[in-house]
Amino acid sequence: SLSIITEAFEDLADSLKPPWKTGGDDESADGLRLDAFCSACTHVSVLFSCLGFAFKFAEMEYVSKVKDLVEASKTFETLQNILDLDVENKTVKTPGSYSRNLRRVRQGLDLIRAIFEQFLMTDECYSLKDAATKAYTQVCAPFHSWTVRTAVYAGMYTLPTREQLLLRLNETDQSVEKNMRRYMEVSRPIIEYIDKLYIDRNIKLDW
Ligand code: 1PZ
Repeated sequence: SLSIITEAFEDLADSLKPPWKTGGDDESADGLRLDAFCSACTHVSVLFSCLGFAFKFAEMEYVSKVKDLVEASKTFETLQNILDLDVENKTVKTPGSYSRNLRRVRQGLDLIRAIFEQFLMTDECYSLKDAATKAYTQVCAPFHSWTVRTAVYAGMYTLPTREQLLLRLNETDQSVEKNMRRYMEVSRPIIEYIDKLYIDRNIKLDW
């Protein structure tokens, strides 16, 4: 069932391609549509359903941020639009603002990418806990409070084993590898695209 996530992000990455790569700084081209982005992000719930109670909080955090962006998509067509709104109102980093929630969701997508990367990196002895711990330390820990970090590291001990995860996802070693690699490939341009939205508006990504 990982293919649900992979395919959603494949479609999104495809929608990023045409005028974008060639367009340079021409932002009159539409860019990534917010509703399409939200719809792909929603499919991550497949993964959460495999993780168990300790990650309920992470799920609620993630889902509430995606929901907020879904709300925004009723008014704003593209990701650029919400950045521009928050830049104008000086609310890019304000808790609960669209641009801040977009940054958080982006970190979630990057975390999943890093977990997959770690998961596939070594032999079968490598546990999901070790993979997720390493990925979290790299991608999200620097931006989280001490309290959140401590809770997340404690929660890691409750993660399913490799075998349990494959079973719950209804995947084999082969299918999981194929899907994880594909997600790693297609999420990268999306994550880079989002980062560029901030960088182009002189917003540093150290938060
Ligand atoms: C299959 C692999 C399983 C690995 C599980 C690893 C889970 C890591 C959980 C990270 C929990 C983060 C919890 C809370 C973070 C909050 O401090 C911030 C607050 O943002 P603010 O409101 O101040 O702007 N919230 C977020 O960053 C929202 C998104 C976090 C969730 C990311 C989860 C990604 C998905 C993991 C795999 C299913």
